[in-house]
Amino acid sequence: MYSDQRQGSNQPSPMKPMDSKAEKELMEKVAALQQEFAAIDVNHDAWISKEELYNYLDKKSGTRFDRAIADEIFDRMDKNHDGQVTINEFIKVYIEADEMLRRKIEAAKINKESYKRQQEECMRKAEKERLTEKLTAYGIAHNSMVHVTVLAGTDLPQFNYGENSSPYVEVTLNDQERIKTRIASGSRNVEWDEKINFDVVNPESYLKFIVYDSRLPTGDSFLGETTVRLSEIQDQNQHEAVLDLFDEHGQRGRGQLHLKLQWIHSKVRKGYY
Ligand SMILES: [Ca+2]
Ligand SMILES: [Ca+2]
Repeated sequence: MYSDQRQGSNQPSPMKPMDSKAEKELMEKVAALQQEFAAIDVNHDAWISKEELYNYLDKKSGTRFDRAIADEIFDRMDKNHDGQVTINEFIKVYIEADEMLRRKIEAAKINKESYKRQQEECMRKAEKERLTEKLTAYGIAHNSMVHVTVLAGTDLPQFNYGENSSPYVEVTLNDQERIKTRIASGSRNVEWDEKINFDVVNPESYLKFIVYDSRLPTGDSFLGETTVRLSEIQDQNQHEAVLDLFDEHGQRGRGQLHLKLQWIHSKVRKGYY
């Protein structure tokens, strides 16, 4: 439709629409500025004096306009500092201000664009990780791992009266994999501060902590135990816990175990439910 019209016309090819639009806007702005200049230049000598600017700003603001700010405006307009503002100076300062504003808007747009690009890049990466993260049959990441720090034991039972105990903790995953801490030495309160990791395939897994005393000549003696289900720490945050230790009959009173626990089961999700 548009090209047909152009073919049928004998007019010279028009200027690019953007140029003509920008030029038109500029002409309109200059005309508006000329009008404004005339409104300030009340004695019509083609110069704006400081007094004329004061009067104009007072009238516009409806109060006595701040003279310091008015002087600043005047100095900015009076490019050659001869104490008068010509129409050219007046237009120039507005165009400069306009240009500065335009540049500021452009810079803000560029910042916004680059921020948007960064965000898109992050989302692409996250999406790629989500798509490529290999999951177990139970829907958690293949490289899922639980990090345990066995910190300390407090109020542990003491069966070999008069002697220090030599407790250690046996940590098992699902009663299968078994890792022991070093043997600590102390009485009722001991520190291990030992890190242990297990690969986890099934989110229904559980960790069992059994504390033994290795000092007794009759063999290692059971002091107490406690269990943690991984579903309790599925939020992937690090948990610091003080857990009661239980005897063979599930009764409390065997002291406490201090632990740090963190189960990472997905790089791209928080919680798996
Ligand atoms: Ca004047
Ligand atoms: Ca001047």
